[in-house]
Amino acid sequence: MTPPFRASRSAAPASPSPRQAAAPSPEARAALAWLHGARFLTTASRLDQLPGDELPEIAFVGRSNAGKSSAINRLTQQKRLAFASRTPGRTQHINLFDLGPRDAAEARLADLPGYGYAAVERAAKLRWQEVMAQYLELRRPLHGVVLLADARLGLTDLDQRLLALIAPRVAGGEVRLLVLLTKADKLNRNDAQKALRDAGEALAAFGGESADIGVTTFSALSGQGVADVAEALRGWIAARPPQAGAAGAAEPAEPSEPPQPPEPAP
Ligand SMILES: Nc1nc2c(ncn2[C@@H]2O[C@H](COP(=O)(O)OP(=O)(O)OP(=O)(O)O)[C@@H](O)[C@H]2O)c(=O)[nH]1
Ligand SMILES: [Mg+2]
Repeated sequence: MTPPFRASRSAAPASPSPRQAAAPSPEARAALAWLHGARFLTTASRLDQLPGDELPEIAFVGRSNAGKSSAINRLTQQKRLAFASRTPGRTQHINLFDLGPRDAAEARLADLPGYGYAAVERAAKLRWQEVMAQYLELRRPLHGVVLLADARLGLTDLDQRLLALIAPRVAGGEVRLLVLLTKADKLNRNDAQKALRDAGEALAAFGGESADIGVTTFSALSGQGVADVAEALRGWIAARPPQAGAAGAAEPAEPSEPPQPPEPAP
């Protein structure tokens, strides 16, 4: 089933607060139950520390403080699964969480470090940008990207640079993209609508025949968008064709050129 905010191939924005008052559909309830079963798998500071199987990964990316860890906690209904903090730059590794039956995980969530936080030491920042760029450009199991942006700021230059990194994989349909305009509890209805419109326009450039791009407002605080996002993520995984053997090397090939990740904010 297609959630109401699905931007399909044109990245047209949906109206804010879909289904706020309504009870979640059976599909959304099933998707939420699936996410509630998330459990920590591992943490990695380099790509070669990530699992070598082919389970599809859904990566949460965005500026530091955008609300990635809070979104994961809300979606999985676990207060401290992903650490959330008032201190920007808190998440400093790729943290992976398994989804699906305990004895047969079927997908993973990946909480990635945020970018754009000026106070992180420069060398660490550069190293992280490179790890993140390699992950997004080369990690084979990467199945979908959830890009979080503060709804009051919209898609910033740094977000646009990240989008440019994944654009080829999104355009080819290999990686799905869902943009969450977060902290929507801080916006009134008009401002939320404008934020959706602006983001939809910015995303239109990344469309293409095979692209699966969506955008919606979201609040980890109020729960706005949670059921729809759960359904979208579940849909990404459920729609996968059966895999021929889950095992296999997932090591990324060496990049032919150094990737160009988002730069540190001034
Ligand atoms: N009002 C409001 N605040 C939120 C929401 N989501 C997150 N926050 C707050 O924003 C701050 C940052 O949230 P995190 O989830 O730690 O952000 P992050 O993107 O994981 O940050 P890094 O790990 O530094 O990249 C915390 O103080 C959260 O409580 C939301 O939906 N509404
Ligand atoms: Mg975090």
